[in-house]
Amino acid sequence: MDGATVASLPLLDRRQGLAFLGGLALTGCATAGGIAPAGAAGPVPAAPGSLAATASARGRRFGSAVAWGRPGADRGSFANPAYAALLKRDCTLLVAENEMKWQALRPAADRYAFDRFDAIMAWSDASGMVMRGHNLLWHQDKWLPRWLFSHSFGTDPAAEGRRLIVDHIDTVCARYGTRIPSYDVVNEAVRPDDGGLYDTPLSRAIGSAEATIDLAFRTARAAAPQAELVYNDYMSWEPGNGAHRDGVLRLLRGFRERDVPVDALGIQSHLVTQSDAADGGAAALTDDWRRFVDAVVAMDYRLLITELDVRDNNLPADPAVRDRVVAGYARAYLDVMLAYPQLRDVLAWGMCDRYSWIEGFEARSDGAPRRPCPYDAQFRAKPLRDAINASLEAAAPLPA
Ligand code: 9MR
Repeated sequence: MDGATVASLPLLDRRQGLAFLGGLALTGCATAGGIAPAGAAGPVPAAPGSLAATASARGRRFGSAVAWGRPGADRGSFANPAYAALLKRDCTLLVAENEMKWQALRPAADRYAFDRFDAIMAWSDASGMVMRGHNLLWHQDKWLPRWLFSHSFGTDPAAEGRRLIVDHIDTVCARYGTRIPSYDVVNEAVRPDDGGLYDTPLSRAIGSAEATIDLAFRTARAAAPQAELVYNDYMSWEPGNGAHRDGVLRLLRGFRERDVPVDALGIQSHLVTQSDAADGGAAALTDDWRRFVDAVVAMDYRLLITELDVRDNNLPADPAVRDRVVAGYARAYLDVMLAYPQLRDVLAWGMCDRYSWIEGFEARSDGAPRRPCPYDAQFRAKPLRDAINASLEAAAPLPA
């Protein structure tokens, strides 16, 4: 890690500064159940000049994913001072990248392992940040713990399936109480190829994917009545996502018909540039995308951008070109999204290229390292950060 870069980060006294008044807006978070308190240490105002301060001046919030790590380990963790400095510099909202998932919390059917998430939560509280919960049920075989596939569901599999879900959600929500004012209750339940719902060992036991997903939301509303309940998915505005978007709309419509308590759609926003035009090809995507988002808000859902990052596809290796186009593409996207008064929160899926999941998921064929985040691998701000800031600055203020 580059000590000079860290040293160059502004020293921020996060309890002072011009953003203080704007930051007071963070004291509470309007949810279905009213006003939810922020971190136990009390909310800290957005640092002057930060993305969070720009957001806060418009009644919005900015944050990022954070991981667990051993102290000083070279990870996108709160325990890595270089990464923690980026979080403190720009964020008032956090989400654990992996540590609240069943794979992390549930080593066995009858055991929970909270230590890593607890450590993230404690840091978030001590830093005065607001934590989002991700997630209470990732409704896909691939992302559930292996023990579930050999679990004995007994003579009444539906009851055992329901018991496992209710126990999980009750346990997590009771542990964190009002410290978590917003949950991705169900993550990625819709199959992108045909828009149908996945099945998992839990939904096979219960007998219906729909009933399983509904149960998760109903349980979460009872267990965390103050919390905003979010359905989170990655249907995006790029071509090829039509069936996925239609499936998500069907699911959201069904929630309303069945009176399932869902407050918002989490639009992950793992974006992919389309061309080397200044806007990355965004203009051609806008109309279809607006139709989708219009349909979501017409059903009275709020919106969140939960996992923003940008894959620099269809671009030459030159980092300057890629950074410029990525910034133009993100700016166009955020301008469309921030025009919706239903959108308050924007979270990046990591602040720093060095720790992004993208490299492992889809490396560039030319071998050039990916540059998906607001800061580069040496912790230097990139044009993407400026683009996010400019878009937040241009956004209409939300009523308090
Ligand atoms: O970034 C996360 C990566 O480290 C994990 O290996 C992976 C599986 O748990 O999940 C990644 O985060 C995903 C998020 O939880 C849901 N939306 C897509 C994200 C990127 O894959």
